[in-house]
Amino acid sequence: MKLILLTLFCASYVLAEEKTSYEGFKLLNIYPKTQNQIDLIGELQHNPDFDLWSKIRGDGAKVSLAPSAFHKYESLFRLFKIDYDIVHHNLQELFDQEESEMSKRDVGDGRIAGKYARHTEINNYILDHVQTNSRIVSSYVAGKSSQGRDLRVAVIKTSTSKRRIWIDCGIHAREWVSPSTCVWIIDKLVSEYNSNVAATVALLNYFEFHVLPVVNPDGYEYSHTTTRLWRKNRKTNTGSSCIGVDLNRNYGYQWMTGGSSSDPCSDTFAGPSRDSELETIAVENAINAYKGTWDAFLTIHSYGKWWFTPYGYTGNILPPDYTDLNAKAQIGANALMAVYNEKGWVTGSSAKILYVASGGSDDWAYGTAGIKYSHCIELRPGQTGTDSAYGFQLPESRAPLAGEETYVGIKAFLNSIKP
Ligand code: 0X9
Ligand code: ZN
Repeated sequence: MKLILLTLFCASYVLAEEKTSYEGFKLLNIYPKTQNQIDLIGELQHNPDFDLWSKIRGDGAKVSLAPSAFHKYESLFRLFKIDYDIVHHNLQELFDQEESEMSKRDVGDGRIAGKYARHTEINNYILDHVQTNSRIVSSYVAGKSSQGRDLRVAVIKTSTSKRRIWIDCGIHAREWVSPSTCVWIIDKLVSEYNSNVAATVALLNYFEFHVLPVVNPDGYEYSHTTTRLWRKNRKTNTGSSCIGVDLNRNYGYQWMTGGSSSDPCSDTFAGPSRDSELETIAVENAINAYKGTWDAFLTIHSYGKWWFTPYGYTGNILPPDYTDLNAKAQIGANALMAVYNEKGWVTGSSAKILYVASGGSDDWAYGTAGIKYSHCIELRPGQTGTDSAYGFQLPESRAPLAGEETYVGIKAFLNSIKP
C-alpha cells in the first residue's frame, strides 16, 4: 500500500510541472535608431534568451530578460550605443498581480466574455451557445492540437448568409486578450442578433462567421498553468529538448523566407517543414473546405494597435490589392478608435511596419487560399499611450475594452467590404 501511494505521489509530482519563476526578470524599453542597431535587434529576437515582446524600431520596443541575459545584453547595448530604460525590475510581481486579480473573479456561471477564460471554458461556452441559440449558432471541430485538444470553431449564420468570414485568435499562447476578444465577438454577434440590432441582423443575413477562439490551446493552457510568456505550441521536436513551433511561422506560403528561425529553441521556430503542425493543418483544412467562399480572413494577436495587411514575408513588395486592403483596414481602425476615443492605431503591411516574418497565416490566406481581405490585427495596448506599460500583461479588467472596440471595428470593416 505504502509503495502504491509513494508511486502515485511521485507520478503526480512529475506530472505537475513547476511554474516558471520570473523573479528578477526585467522588462526593458529599448530604442534602436540607426540601421545597425535595428539590424542587431532583428537578429537578437531569434535568440532563445532574448524575448522581444513587440516591434523592433521606433519608440519603446519591449524586451524581457532573465537576470543573466540582462547582464549579457546590457553590455551589448552599451557597445552598440542602444538606449534603453527599465520598465519593470521584477516581472514576477506583475504576474502575481495578474493572478490575484483573476482569482478574485468567478467564471463558474459560464459568462466568460471579456475574461481570460481557460480553453475548456471557451469550448464549453461554444457548446452552450449551440444549445441555447441553435437557430444561428452551430460548431465543428476543425482538428486536434498536438496534445489532443479540440480546435472548436463557432459558426454563426442565418438562413440567408451567403459569403464566409474567418476569425481566429490565440495562435500565440501568451496573447491572452486575443481569445477573450474572439469570445466577445461571438457573444455580441449572437446577443445583438437576438435583440434585433438592425446592423448586426443585416451583417448576419449576408455573412456566415467562423470563429476559432484558440488556435493554439496547448500553448494557451501552458501559459496559464506553467510559463506565462509561452508563445509556441507544445509539440516535442525531434532531436531537440526544446519544445514547440511558432505556428505563425509554420504556414506554407513563402515558408522560411525570412524572419523565422530553424532553431527549435527559438520562439520563432518555423517547424521542421512547412505546414508541419496539426494546428496549422486544421486551420488550412477548414479554409479549404469552403474554398472560394471566404471574403475575409482575420487573425487576432496582441499587442501593438496595428491592423495589418499582407505581406509579412517581405517588405520589398506590396500585395496587388494593397491600396484597397489598406483603405478597408483604415475604415476598421477608425471605427475601432472612435469607441473609446483611442488614438494611434496604424494600418499597412506588417513587414514594413513591424518586421519581416514569413510563414504567417495571413500571408497563407492571401497568397495560397486567395482570400482578398486577409488581415492580422494586433490588439491593445500600443507601443506607447494607454496601457502600454502592460504589454502582454494587459489586466483582465481591460479585456472588455479590447473586445468591444475590436468588435465595432470589425463590423465597420465588414460593412465596407459587403456589396
Ligand atoms: O510576429 C508575429 O507573428 C506577429 N506579431 S506578434 O507580436 N503577435 O507575434 C505579426 C505577424 C504579422 N504577419 C506576418 N508576419 N505574416
Ligand atoms: Zn502574436
